Amino acid sequence: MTREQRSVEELSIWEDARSMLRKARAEGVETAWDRLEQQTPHCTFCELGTTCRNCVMGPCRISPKATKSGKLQRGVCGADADVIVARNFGRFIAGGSAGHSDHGRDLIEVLEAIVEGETTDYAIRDEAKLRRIAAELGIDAAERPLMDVARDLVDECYSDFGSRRKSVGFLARAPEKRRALWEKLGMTPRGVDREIAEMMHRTHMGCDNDAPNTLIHAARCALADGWSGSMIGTELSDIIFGVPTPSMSTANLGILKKDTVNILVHGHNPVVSEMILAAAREPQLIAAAKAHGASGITVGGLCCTGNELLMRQGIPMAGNHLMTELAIVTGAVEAVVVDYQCIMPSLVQIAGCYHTRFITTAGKARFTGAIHFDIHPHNAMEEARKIVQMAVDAFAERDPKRVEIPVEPVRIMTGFSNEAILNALGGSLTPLLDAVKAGSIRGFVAIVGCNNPKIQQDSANVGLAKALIERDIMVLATGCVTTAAGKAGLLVPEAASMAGPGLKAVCTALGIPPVLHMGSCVDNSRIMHLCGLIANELGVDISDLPVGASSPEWYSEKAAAIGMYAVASGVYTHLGLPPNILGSQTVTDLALNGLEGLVGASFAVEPDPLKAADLLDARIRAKREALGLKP
Ligand code: SF4
Ligand code: MSK
Repeated sequence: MTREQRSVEELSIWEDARSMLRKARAEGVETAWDRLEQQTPHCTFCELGTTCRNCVMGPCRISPKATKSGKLQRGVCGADADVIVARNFGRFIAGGSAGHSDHGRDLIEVLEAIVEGETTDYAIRDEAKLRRIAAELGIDAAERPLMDVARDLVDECYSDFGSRRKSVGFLARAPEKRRALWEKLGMTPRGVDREIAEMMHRTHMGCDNDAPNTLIHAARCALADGWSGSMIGTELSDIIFGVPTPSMSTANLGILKKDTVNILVHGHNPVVSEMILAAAREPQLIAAAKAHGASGITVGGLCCTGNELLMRQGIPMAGNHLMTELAIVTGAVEAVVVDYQCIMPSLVQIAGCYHTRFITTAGKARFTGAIHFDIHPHNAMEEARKIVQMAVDAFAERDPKRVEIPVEPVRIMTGFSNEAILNALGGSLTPLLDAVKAGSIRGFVAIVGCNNPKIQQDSANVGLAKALIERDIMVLATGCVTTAAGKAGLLVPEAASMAGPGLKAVCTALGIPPVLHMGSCVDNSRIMHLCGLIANELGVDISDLPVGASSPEWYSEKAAAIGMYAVASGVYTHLGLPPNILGSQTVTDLALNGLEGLVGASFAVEPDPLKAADLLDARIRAKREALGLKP
C-alpha cells in the first residue's frame, strides 16, 4: 500500500525548504523525505534494537512478546534482548565517538605538518592559545621556541589516543568530584582509540554479557570523545584557524546569489573548507569568475564545516542537514565540496540533475560518482584553487531558467567561543554567575544536533529554543540547530525581545542574543569546558548546576555519543526521539532513570518541544532550589 505523500508544509517549517521541495517534486528529484516514506514502516526488531548481526550463527532477532514457550527470546548464542540492545547501543556510541575523535586526530596531523615544515598552507594563527593549552597540559610553554612547544603539544595530543594513560589530558577540566565519581564507576576515559576498540571487543560474541556493564563502558567511550577527541578537535582548530570572536553573518538559501559563482562547503572539518574559502578570496579566481560573467564568488556553509567557517570567518550559512539536498535544487550551486560526516550519498545523484559539481576531498569519505581531489596538508591550497576554478568553469553551464532562490537571507550573530564569552564579561565568569544567582538567567540549555525527516524540519529545534528563552533560560546552540535558530531570528541581539524579562535585560545590557552560537558538533566540548569552569567557580559538581542539554531532532551516532557524554558528565539530556533501545526494559530504565543514581543525570525522551521545555524547566528549578537560589 502506498502512503499518501505528505504536503511540503508538513515536512518543514521553512519557506525556503518548502519552495525547494515543490521544485524537487516538479523536477522529479527524490529527497530524504521521499525515501523515508518508502522505508516506512521500519522493521520493528531494528527499531527496538533487538536484532543482532554480530556473528554468522545469526543474524538473530528477539521477539518483543514474551512467549510461554520462550521461543525467540534468545539468539543462537543465548544472548537475550538486554544483551543485544546494550551491545548495539554500545557500538552505536563507539561509531559516534570515532567520528568526532578521528576528526580531532586530523587536526593533530595538520599541526604536526606545520611543526615539521611539511606545509605552508596552514600556520599557527593563535600563538597565545597554543602556549596556554600546552601549559594547561603540563608542557613547559613559557620561554621555549613556539615550534618546540607545538611539537610537544602534538605528542601530548597523540598520546590521548593511545593506551598508556590512566586518563585523558583535558579531564583535569572536570570538577574533582566528577572525576572521583568516574573513577569509582570505572568510567574514566583512558585513551580515545582504546575505549573505542574496547567497546568493539566487549560487544563481540561471548564477552560483555551484562547490559549495565556494557553501558558503563559506552559512557566511558563517549567521555573519551567529549573530553578528548572532540576537545582536541576544537582547541587545535582554534590554534590553527583562530579563536572565534562575535561577528555578524546571514543564513538560509537566500545567501546563494544569482550573479555569483556559488560554492557550498559541507561536512565537518575546517581543514579543507578553510582552504576553499581562502582560494575563493584570491584575486585571480575572482577575476576568473568575472570573466565568466559572474560578479564574484560566494562560499556558503552547510552543516558543521559551515559552522566552523561561520564561527571564525563569518561565512553565510545556506542550511542545516535537511537543507543539503534542497540547496542543490535551487539550480544555483556550482560546486558542493565535502569532507566527511552527515553528507547524504544522494547528493551525488541530485548534483547530477543539475550542473553542480560534487567534489570529495578525503580518502576516508569517497562517494561513487563524485569528483575526487585527494587533499593533504602539503597540497591543500593548490588543490583548493583547482576546485574553485572547476566551480568557476561550471558557472558557464548554469541554466538560468532552472534557478530559483526562494527567500532573502536573515541576519545572525556568531562566534561565541568561551574566550569570547569571558571577554564579553570583562574576563571573569562572576557577572554571569551573579545573573544566575539573581535569577535573571535561570539556567542554560544546550540545544544541539541534527534534523531528522521523521520530525517536521526544525519545528522542535526552534519550538524548544523559543519556549526556553521565554522562561529566562539561556540557550547555547551548536551543529544544525544553529541555522534553525538563525532562520527563526533567534541569533540576533534583537531576539532579546522574545526572551523573558530577566534574560532580556541581560542580553540587552551585553548586546548579545538569548541564543548563543557556540560552534559545530565537536564544539560541544566548548560547552562541557564551560560547565567545568562554572562548576569549579561555584565549588560544586556539574550535576549540581541549573543546566540541561537537548537534541530535539537528532539522527546520528555522533549525536548519541554527545548525549551520552553529556549525561555521564552530569547534564540532564532531552532527546526528541529515542535511540533504538526500547526492546530492553533494563537498558531503557537505566537510560531514563538508573543513570540518575549513578552519574546524577539521565536521558529524557519527549517529542513535543513544549513538554520538553517543561521537563528542562523543572530540572533547572530543582537544581536552583538545591543551590539555595529562588527557582
Ligand atoms: Fe545471534 Fe549471538 Fe551471533 Fe548475535 S552474537 S548474531 S545473538 S548468535
Ligand atoms: S552536522 S551530526 S546533522 S548536527 Fe554536525 Fe548536523 Fe547532526 Fe551532522
